[in-house]
Amino acid sequence: MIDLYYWPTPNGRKISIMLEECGLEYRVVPVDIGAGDQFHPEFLKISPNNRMPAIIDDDTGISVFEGGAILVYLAEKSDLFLAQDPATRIDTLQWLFWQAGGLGPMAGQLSHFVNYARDPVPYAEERYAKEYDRLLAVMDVRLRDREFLAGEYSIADIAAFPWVMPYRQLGNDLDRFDNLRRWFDAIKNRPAVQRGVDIGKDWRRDAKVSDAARAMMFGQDSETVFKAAGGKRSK
Ligand SMILES: N[C@@H](CCC(=O)N[C@@H](CS)C(=O)NCC(=O)O)C(=O)O
Repeated sequence: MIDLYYWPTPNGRKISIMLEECGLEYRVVPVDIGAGDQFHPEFLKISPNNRMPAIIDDDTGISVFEGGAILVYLAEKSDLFLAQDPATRIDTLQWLFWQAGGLGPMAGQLSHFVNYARDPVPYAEERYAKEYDRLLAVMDVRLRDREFLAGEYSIADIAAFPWVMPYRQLGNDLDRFDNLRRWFDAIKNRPAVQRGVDIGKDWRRDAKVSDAARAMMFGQDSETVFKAAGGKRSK
């Protein structure tokens, strides 16, 4: 049995989709990031970056944080969505790292400035909107001559999909990207993806972020980390 520490955001959904795709037995442990669950001492033991998702695998006693690492762990456990042959495997991993280091953080910053910043910051919005647009084009070009990012459906696609999902909210339009649109529709129509995306979809009925949640999520600095870790700075 796998415990999935989860909240219904793009980063959380990478893992709910993967678990549904693999058919592994799991239970969901909600981590309400607006209420501060990510700072609970028990959670920090498995996720020292105070971010979800994270997993604990009861079969092995292993816990993993960071979406990309969790996807690799689950792929190796299930022997699915990460090919054994070296060329496809490294192709998959390079697109997974591309997502973790590029698409995810850039779309995340864009989402922050579009959805959550109290006052508009046009420079930041434009900067991240352009970068998101550029990254979508990188995927589109990559998908010109293959069905999925690494040829066959893999953890690279599972990682990228939830960050393409909010394209409208992020001010983009997939009709400008034929290959990406085809890829997006193919993944969206997979029953396991639909089940994964739906997990916790009713937990965030209130689209507005409360002031308390805003302070919890957007006011973090080194003090926050030291306080959560027991109150003492090292210096
Ligand atoms: N690189 C991490 C990012 C995880 C992440 O940023 N999670 C966010 C939600 S999408 C979170 O837990 N935020 C809590 C907070 O901001 O305090 C991954 O892919 O797992």
